[in-house]
Amino acid sequence: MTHTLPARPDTAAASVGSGRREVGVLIVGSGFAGLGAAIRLAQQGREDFLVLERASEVGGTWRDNTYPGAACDVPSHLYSYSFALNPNWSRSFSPQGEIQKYLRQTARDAGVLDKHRFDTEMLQATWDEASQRWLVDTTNGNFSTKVLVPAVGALAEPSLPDIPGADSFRGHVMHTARWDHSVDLRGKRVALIGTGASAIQAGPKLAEQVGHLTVFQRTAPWVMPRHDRTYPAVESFAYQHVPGLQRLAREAIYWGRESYMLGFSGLTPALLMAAQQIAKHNIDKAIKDKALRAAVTPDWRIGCKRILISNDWYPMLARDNVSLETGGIAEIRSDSIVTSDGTVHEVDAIVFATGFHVTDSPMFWRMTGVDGRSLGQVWDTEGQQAYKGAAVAGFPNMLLIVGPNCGLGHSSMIFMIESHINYLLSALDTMDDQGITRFEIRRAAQQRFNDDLQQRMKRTIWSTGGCSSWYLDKHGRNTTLWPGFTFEFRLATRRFDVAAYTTSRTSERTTA
Ligand code: N01
Repeated sequence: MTHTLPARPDTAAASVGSGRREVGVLIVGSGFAGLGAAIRLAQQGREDFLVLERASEVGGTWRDNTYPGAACDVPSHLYSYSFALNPNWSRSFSPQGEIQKYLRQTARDAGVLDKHRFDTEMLQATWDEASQRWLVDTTNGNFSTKVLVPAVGALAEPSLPDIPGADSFRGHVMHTARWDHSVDLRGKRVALIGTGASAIQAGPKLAEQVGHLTVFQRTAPWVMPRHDRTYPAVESFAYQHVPGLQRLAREAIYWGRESYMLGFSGLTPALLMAAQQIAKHNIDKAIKDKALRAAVTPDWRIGCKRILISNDWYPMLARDNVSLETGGIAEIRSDSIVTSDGTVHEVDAIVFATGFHVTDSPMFWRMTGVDGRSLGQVWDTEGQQAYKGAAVAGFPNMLLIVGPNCGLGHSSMIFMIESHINYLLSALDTMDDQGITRFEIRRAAQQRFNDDLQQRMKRTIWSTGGCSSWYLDKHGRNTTLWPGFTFEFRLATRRFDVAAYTTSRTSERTTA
């Protein structure tokens, strides 16, 4: 594995020691979010910022997820920065390597790599009221910053299920997000645990090389056809040379995707019913065995969990060297997985495609706010919430990029990320213009925002579709997804609404 999962450190306050490097804006993480923020700051002529990145290069989840078959399921013309379009995508849904190359190149072109501190993991960030700054301790030096921008991503910390006996397994164990390319799985008996977006990409590639693949499915997903294609040379040429063509293609994809929201939001349920018929046909077309067909047909409504896209998942399940287990895993032994009906499945390797710590990232426990509690503690007890997904009461001068309720089930996260970057830039301009040294979201504003959001959430397919998913936290609230159209989010974040915040200004007291 590339990174070990961080332990939850004590939240004891960091001390204001000498030797702290002072910086205006400290961004944590250099995935699409942190890197995008760095580029936009640089474009605005701001120089007083740094990006902390625990790995050795940019890329975030696209750097870390190198499992076979890893690719994007949002078309790349939309799944890229609006300020760095790439006319050279090789196909409509880009593979991981191409996206990672794009990120590397974009960082290089923007000249922001020397603003990065690589191999530098944030250990603790503590708000210091006296200096009105964040004190940030890392594995590679300590910092003090006026504004803290956690851009740590929801898909950063792999989640391994707590299965009895897992530690006793003697074969190879891998998580899709930490692929070990030195392990040769050819001819081996391999278990694939999980049937989410990562599993359905990795599974078909694994089935081509392993001796036998046993898929352990807890919940059957809905899988739609993947309308993927390589771009012919003439089309790529046109994107490179016809002014505005790529932007037009991007707009078309954007509005096509946005229309899905009519179904997800509950406004037009017929749209999802039609989609479910297509997904059902996808099963019937590939799987002739009635029992297998029944086993892979979900008993919840499409859209409730993320809709997956693949043309080879069902054909893979119909292969002779693949079997599907739906009995539930009771135990892992040194050389096998035992299902709850007592069947012992002997395997040489286990691939966990079991997702991420989305609502309980260990990073949240490393940020300590005004009352000495960490963000993890606050969210653990009160539920994860923020104002516009960015600001949290009790955590002054901190703006998250795509924090709670910013995820999407239908479109490109890069659009949400860029909306939050606009909000951050506007906040920094407002601080400069008005001499603001400290801002903190008013608790009432945060509450009102989240009450409205949760009210809206009630009508969505994620609440009514009859499934349980990682979209919901342990309190059963959907704290991950944005319940509306993405243009509504763009509008809500286009300007820093300073009136929603308490502020301190140079030589002034805090406004109530
Ligand atoms: O993870 P997941 P993922 N025993 O959490 C199962 C993004 N992504 O890595 O459904 C057995 O979706 C779990 O079962 P259940 C995308 O946002 C994007 O696949 O909870 N099974 C589920 O099947 C996506 O949503 C791209 O019952 C267990 C699976 O593991 C997000 O990443 C590509 C289990 C986890 O699915 C996460 O996707 C890939 C247990 N104890 C991923 N515990 C793009 O193309 C969990 N599971 C942009």
